[in-house]
Amino acid sequence: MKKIEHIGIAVKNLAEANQLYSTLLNTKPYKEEAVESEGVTTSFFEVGESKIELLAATREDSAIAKYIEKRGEGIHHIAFYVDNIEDEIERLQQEGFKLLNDQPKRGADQKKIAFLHPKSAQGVLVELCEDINK
Ligand code: CMX
Repeated sequence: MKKIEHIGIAVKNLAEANQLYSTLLNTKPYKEEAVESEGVTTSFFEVGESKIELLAATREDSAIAKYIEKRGEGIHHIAFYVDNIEDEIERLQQEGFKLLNDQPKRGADQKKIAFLHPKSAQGVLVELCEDINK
């Protein structure tokens, strides 16, 4: 794993959260992007080498809507950057981690992504990500 690529934060209202985080971090989001397959709309802020990703649900059945309903707004996942996501998925499966997808899928911000189930990572939803174009 190379670095913490981003921390994902589940929010109810993206516009309000953008304002708050713009003030908190003293910088504007560098992009907003909807990921239809995940039922989310996102915004990204740079913080040094890492990022903050704000996520708001666009559908009631999205992971973010369920998360907020059950646990409220807050830190939803931590994403690690990896050089080769296919190799890392295989390595972690062999180590006994439960992968939520065993093939990378397309995420926001030009990334291939995969998730580990929070039950296999001590209650933390872990994302692996790799740039699609590198
Ligand atoms: N962090 C920690 N624990 C979490 C969690 C999270 N983000 N989301 C759910 N859980 C916990 C639940 O609280 C529950 O715990 P208990 O059994 O102790 O109550 C357990 O995991 C199972 O949860 P569930 O409600 O039965 O299952 P869900 O239908 O909510 O699914 C999960 C949970 C993680 C499998 C699902 O959210 C998922 O597949 N996530 C991966 C995809 C995703 O999160 N996409 C959105 C982000 C996309 C992006 O970054 O672009």
